[in-house]
Amino acid sequence: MLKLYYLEEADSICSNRVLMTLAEKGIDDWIPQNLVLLNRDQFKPEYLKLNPKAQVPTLVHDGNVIRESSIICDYLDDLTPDPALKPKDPADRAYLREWIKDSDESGYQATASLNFVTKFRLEVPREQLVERWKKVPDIDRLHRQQSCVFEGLKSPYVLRAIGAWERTFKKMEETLSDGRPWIMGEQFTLVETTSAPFVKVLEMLRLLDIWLDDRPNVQRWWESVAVRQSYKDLEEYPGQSEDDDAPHAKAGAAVANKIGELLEHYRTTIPQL
Ligand SMILES: N[C@@H](CCC(=O)N[C@@H](CS)C(=O)NCC(=O)O)C(=O)O
Repeated sequence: MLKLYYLEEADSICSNRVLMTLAEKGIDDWIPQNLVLLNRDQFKPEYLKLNPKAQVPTLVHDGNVIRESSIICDYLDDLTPDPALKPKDPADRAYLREWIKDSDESGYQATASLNFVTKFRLEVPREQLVERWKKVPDIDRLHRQQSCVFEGLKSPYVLRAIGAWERTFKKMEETLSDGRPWIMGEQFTLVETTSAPFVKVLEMLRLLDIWLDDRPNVQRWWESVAVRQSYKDLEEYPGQSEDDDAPHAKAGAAVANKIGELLEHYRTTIPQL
């Protein structure tokens, strides 16, 4: 029996990695356990027993507790053979893991920082954030979130986030320049299911074009990801793509020009190898 503790929110980047992987694998016999972060469900003692970091998602499979979204996705891929979301060749598997490691390390931080400096800073009542911060056990996370909310676009985390996405999209553009449909080649893999939910947040903020304007191969890749049922099934605000007053769209629009300027600053001041 599979039980998934997750967030059912349009920008729940780590939960969406798992939901997209489950859908791609065609696994639908799992039990949903929905948590709400702003209600501080992640700090309840029974959840902390499963995930002492107070983070979501967590998968429980036949009594085994699996944490960390990319590890959960990998685990799910191993449960059923078809469709395989990892290549067979060991070297290709190593390249796949390099992409996912990079996404775990820098993609996660970058997306979370941009989400905090926009939606959380501009749309979520400050008292709610302050209450939540009283319990966050991870000092890196606490400092990042507070810096983005209190310092806004001057937070050093914002330039790091802009640079992280610049580096990632540059690498993607080069990889896809031989015409391959997916990052690993002909096979749709965990690289897509673990990166798409992060890119989705940039799209919801309407900031994605800032990086993709001159990157036709990443644009083509993104269009192919976004029409997949596994992506379309992810939670959305009603009318998100058309409604300029949707929370992310509104918050992203308020900073789009400045983010563009910061990207130019990054490109001209940090060596581009
Ligand atoms: N490295 C973890 C990160 C999980 C994570 O940070 N999840 C966020 C939601 S996207 C969370 O639980 N945040 C708790 C909080 O901010 O209090 C993973 O990939 O599963």
